[in-house]
Amino acid sequence: MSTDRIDDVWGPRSPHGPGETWPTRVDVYLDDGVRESEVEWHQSACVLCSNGCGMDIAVQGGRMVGVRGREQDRVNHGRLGPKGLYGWQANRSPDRLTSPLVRVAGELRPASWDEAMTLVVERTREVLRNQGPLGMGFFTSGQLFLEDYYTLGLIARAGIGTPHLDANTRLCTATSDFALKESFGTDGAPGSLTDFDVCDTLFLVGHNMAETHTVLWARVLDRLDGPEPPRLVVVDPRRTPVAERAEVHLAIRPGTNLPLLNGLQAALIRNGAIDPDFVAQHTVGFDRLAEVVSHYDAETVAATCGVTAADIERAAEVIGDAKRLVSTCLQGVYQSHEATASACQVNNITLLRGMIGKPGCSVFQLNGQPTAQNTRETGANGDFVAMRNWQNPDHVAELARLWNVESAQLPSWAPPTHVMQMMRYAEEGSIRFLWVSGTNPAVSLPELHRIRSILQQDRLFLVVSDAFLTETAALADVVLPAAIWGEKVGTFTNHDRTVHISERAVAPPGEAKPDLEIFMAYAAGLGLKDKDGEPLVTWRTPEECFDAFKAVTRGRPCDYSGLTYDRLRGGSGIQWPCNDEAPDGTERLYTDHRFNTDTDYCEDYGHDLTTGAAFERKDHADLGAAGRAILKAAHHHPPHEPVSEQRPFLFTSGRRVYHFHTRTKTGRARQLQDAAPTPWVELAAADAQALGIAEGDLVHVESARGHLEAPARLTGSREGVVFAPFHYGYWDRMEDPASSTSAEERRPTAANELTLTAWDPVSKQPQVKLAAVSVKKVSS
Ligand SMILES: Nc1nc2c(c(=O)[nH]1)N[C@H]1C(S)=C(S)[C@@H](COP(=O)(O)OP(=O)(O)OC[C@H]3O[C@@H](n4cnc5c(=O)[nH]c(N)nc54)[C@H](O)[C@@H]3O)O[C@H]1N2
Ligand SMILES: Nc1nc2c(c(=O)[nH]1)N[C@H]1C(S)=C(S)[C@@H](COP(=O)(O)OP(=O)(O)OC[C@H]3O[C@@H](n4cnc5c(=O)[nH]c(N)nc54)[C@H](O)[C@@H]3O)O[C@H]1N2
Ligand code: SF4
Ligand SMILES: [Mo]
Repeated sequence: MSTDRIDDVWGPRSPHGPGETWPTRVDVYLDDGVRESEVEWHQSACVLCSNGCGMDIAVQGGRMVGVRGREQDRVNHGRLGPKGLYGWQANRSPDRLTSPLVRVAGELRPASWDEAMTLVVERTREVLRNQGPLGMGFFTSGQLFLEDYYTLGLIARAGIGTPHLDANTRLCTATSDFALKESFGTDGAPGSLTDFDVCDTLFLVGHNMAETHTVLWARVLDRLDGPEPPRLVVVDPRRTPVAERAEVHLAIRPGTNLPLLNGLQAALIRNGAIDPDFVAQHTVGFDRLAEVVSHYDAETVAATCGVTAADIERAAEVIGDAKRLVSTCLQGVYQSHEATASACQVNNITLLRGMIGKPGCSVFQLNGQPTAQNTRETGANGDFVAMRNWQNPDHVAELARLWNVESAQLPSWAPPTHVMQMMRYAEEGSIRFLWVSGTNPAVSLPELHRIRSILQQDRLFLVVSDAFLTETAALADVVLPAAIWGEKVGTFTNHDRTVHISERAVAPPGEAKPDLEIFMAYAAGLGLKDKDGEPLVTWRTPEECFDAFKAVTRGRPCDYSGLTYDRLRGGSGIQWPCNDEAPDGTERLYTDHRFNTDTDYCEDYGHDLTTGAAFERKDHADLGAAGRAILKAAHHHPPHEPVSEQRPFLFTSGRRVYHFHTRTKTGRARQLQDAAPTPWVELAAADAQALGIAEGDLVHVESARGHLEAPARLTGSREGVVFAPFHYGYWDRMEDPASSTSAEERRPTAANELTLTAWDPVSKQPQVKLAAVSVKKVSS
């Protein structure tokens, strides 16, 4: 019997009390007529969100025929959500890319690997000759494997020597990374998913967990419906399924996280609800923080945020009464205004209350993509490998020694280039070669008309590695067919540091190849060498690559040195650090309340949260943190684009439960696509009424940059806010029922037609959650 996760998204409840082990429940889906006893199972984990649920892939006759949650895995205890259960069907979609494509006379035509790679290598040589390394850019993903990223990072940094290396994690969890570095010294989630089993209070800020981390929400629901349930405070402008379960729902005006969080801290301090001993012994920066937040009394904050002072006081009481507090932040913080500043305030609340490094106590600066943690750890997002500090010459020298290259070869003279800056360089013509792997920026980056025009330029040589001919691949000069999850072996790490292995269950279609192999062939083609003239890339297999990565993590926070492919096989995933001292992995960081803030050890010297100005070594040393966490304060300033008479609504965007991002996978899984086949726009019922819009009417939403059109859905969310999922690209996908319409009838539907080119000053994460728009009815 297969499980249903369309109508029953979270599955049946298994209520449990605080501290009790979360019961197991094994979710299975197999093709019609396939019996569990007849299939081979291959170990893996789900790649459709950062929870990283352990799952096995069912194979029959060399073909994927289903999946099953891994009962023994610490992350999900056997459960799977809708995407996990059905999303794998994309692998066997008939429109997978099966051979390289090369643009000839304006058209993409099939080509051999030899032809395509020769072109990529020749173009690289030409750009290196004419523009030098600064002509080269690489934009990768949070969805490949650790081994793919580590290899790409080595090639881009040590081989080519360009600082223009970033990933779509910039759109996703750059703020998580930076907020952790600012407060605790290095990246890495302090807590463990088991904290959700023990906590007595949950504080969710800009995180629609019920739809975006469905299995984690099932874990929370089992607590909410069990004995001694945790109390729940939710901050989200929309009435999400999470907000529906909240004791206090603060439906703030989008873009006002910072004043709210400042106000909550002011109330905690005023109410005597902080842990003064913890603050004195384990933090620095309290006096300034207390001074800054003292300007945020509940009345003022209520007016700025558009909620009541009474609700702010209630939220502060619930958080202040907690004995075991778990807080989470996600895109409602990271993609909104004052992103890093706000995320740091949630860290502060955790620290003020001394709620870290103990069971049931943590802050989760969550990830979204399944392998984003590895993008960061391997440095494929611009960071230096294994949480090394690019501003610290000793760290750079150490990495150079490990890679056997000259220090000067590693670009550390300037901050790593973030993707929006790379797009600007491409627009100006200084970047002439861009390799996009595992991401679809023609739908997911802000201000799409601009991104399309940049990617379309003749003078830019665009290489795209993907499994499908995406909107971005369609603009490429060379398209490389990628083998994806289930078709290649590798490892990845979820949002509580759990490392999983994912086996090759089936062969990739046609000539598709794993990204690792593609990158290795590129390095070989370019003849990249270390300083002794030996090949720069020293591995030939994923496992050898993993072993090389382990060696560079030894002694760093993300220490993988105790892990092997074999250790990851058979049981549960294992949490890093895993080394000689902690051979079975480490459940929680900072249990001794010593943080990674020693100036010589930290990953970043920190920033001014308002301007983004980077601190230097001396500024960091002057803080005197030396193992204490850093309380960072910031005042609120109004957002970039206020509403106006002409554009009176605030547009925000995000996800719904059945689709993943630009739907390249979930749009190809029948159950998921049928559950949400077409786009829509959410309006508050009162706003719709005032505009004469009824449920299902076609509406036109317009910003200063572009417009989209989709049927209206009326909701109970806050007035003045308009929401659209960002899943639907600028053309209707082939498999959409709507695509039978003629080209003229197709409508722009991507949220990013409306969004603006703006980013957080610290994390450089694009601010896609906030734009002023007008709304009007097109037709009933
Ligand atoms: N079903 C599904 N699940 C996914 C994904 C997916 O595409 N589909 N993607 C995965 C990835 S990569 C990510 S990053 C995560 C994202 O997971 P989430 O962050 O939970 O998802 P979003 O819908 O982007 O945004 C969360 C909420 O932010 C709110 N919001 C908007 N503006 C503000 C604001 O100014 N302040 C506050 N407090 N809230 C605001 C929105 O109303 C929305 O409900 O999901 C992961 N899981
Ligand atoms: N307006 C708005 N914009 C947003 C967001 C939002 O909330 N609102 N959210 C942002 C966030 S958090 C994120 S994470 C991004 C996501 O944006 P994208 O990264 O563009 O999202 P995906 O559609 O997941 O694209 C990933 C691509 O990688 C391919 N792929 C999958 N596995 C592999 C592999 O192993 N190898 C290779 N080579 N390719 C592979 C898939 O087929 C797919 O085409 O969007 C961001 N943009
Ligand atoms: S919660 Fe995330 S990792 Fe788990 S099954 Fe769902 S999409 Fe996959
Ligand atoms: Mo994301």
